[in-house]
Amino acid sequence: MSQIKLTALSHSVVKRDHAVITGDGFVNSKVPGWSDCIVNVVINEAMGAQFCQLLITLTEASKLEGKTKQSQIFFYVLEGSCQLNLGGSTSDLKEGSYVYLPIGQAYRFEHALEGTRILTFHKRYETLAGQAIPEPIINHQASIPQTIYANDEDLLMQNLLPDQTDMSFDMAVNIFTYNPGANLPFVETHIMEHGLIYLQGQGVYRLADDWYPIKKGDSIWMAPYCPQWFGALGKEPAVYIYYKNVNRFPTTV
Ligand code: UGY
Ligand code: MN
Repeated sequence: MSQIKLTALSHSVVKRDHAVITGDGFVNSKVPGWSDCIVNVVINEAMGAQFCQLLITLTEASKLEGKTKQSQIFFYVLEGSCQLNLGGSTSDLKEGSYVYLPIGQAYRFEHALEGTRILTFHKRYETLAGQAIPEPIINHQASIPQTIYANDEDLLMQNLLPDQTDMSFDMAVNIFTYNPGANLPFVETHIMEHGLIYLQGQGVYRLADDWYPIKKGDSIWMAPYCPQWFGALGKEPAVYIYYKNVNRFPTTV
């Protein structure tokens, strides 16, 4: 006898200081200026976050056209390909390509392969006296070296933006690779906020006092001071791309 599918189950969890968002709960949004595409708002200020994380699924007819306002936008191609037009010059983007658009920047993404998926992080830009607003960046993750993290050669970090050497950047986007069995060396508790999506693999994430099984495609929001730890499980590396706010004075007091 076939069983009735229970639809009242989901792996998604939303709490005061963290969230785990899985694709099974997505409801699609439409965004002005972005046509013929599906937009899923995974993290934003309605949740309590101070940034936004979107997933965009494109068709061949898609056009993402606009001009950034007070927020800079980081785009990362999760799968597929498309073309970017910035002020009349075009760039071909493929899986692993990324684009950083500063504030006040006009853009158009088009000519996508059907089913192309793009991740975005949006952050309100905080100007810094004596620092110019960053220029756009178009690059591919393959050109960013992996560096050993916390003296553990099974933890590998790629800094996609030059925030470590250039204080004009107030956000970081990094790709963090954990070889099988690797884990964060301690439970981090910090002022910086995170948004992330798993690109590969699986493991267990500790967020505040809860433990969650996590796998490719899952997204996580961590509010400032949310205690966090991850251990990779399984036989392939666990990889996530994550956002972090950086390089600004940490208090108004
Ligand atoms: O950069 C970070 O804070 C990073 N180690 N955190 C994390 O992966 N949860
Ligand atoms: Mn952290």
